[in-house]
Amino acid sequence: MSRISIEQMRNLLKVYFIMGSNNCQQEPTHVLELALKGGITLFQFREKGTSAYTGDEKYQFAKKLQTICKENNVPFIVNDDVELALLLDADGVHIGQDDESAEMVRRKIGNKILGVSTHNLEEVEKAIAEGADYVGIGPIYSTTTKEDAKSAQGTTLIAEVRSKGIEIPIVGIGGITSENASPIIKSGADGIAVITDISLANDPRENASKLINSISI
Ligand code: 3NM
Repeated sequence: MSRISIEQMRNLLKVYFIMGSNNCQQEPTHVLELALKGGITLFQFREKGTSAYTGDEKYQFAKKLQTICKENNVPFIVNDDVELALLLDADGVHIGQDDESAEMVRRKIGNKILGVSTHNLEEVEKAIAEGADYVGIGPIYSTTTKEDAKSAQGTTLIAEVRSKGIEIPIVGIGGITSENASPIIKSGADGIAVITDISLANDPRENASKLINSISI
């Protein structure tokens, strides 16, 4: 299997749902099933925070969510935990700036999908040089979901990256809902990544489907 193409990556990033057990009030497997019915295009398992599962419980939980993704033909990405991604034979890994370098992770995961969170042009260029298939840019709007999130930066960096002719697939993240998603796509992103707008929705299926509609511009 070769590296994912830019076109395939762009399509997967459209509505990228990220979730761990801490992000849900309803049963997480149910939330994910509804999000998939609503049309999410990619899923990231992000099990973080004080009461997060660890060890075998984390593995079993991830496996359950991965099985649901497989049944729906939606790729399953693991946040940070490269060993878990390899153990599960996940479709990819997403890392931040504080994690192992993208170069090192690329060597470990071969041609699996590699995503990197970035917050300025230098980080975007470094991620590309080290083998990222896509970059996350955020926080676009203010968010309380990520404890150490930086302050909201709007769509400026996305526009800057595109103005330089850089073609890496981009997903915007941070405080995104169907009400505020469209400027992100207009500025040059390929998709939007959300946690709470789906994970805490009364109806995750409806919110996922509204997000899809909001980026069809
Ligand atoms: N990363 P919500 S913001 C996981 O800026 C994450 O890199 C961010 O959650 C970044 O959709 C963020 O609930 C949290 O705002 C996104």
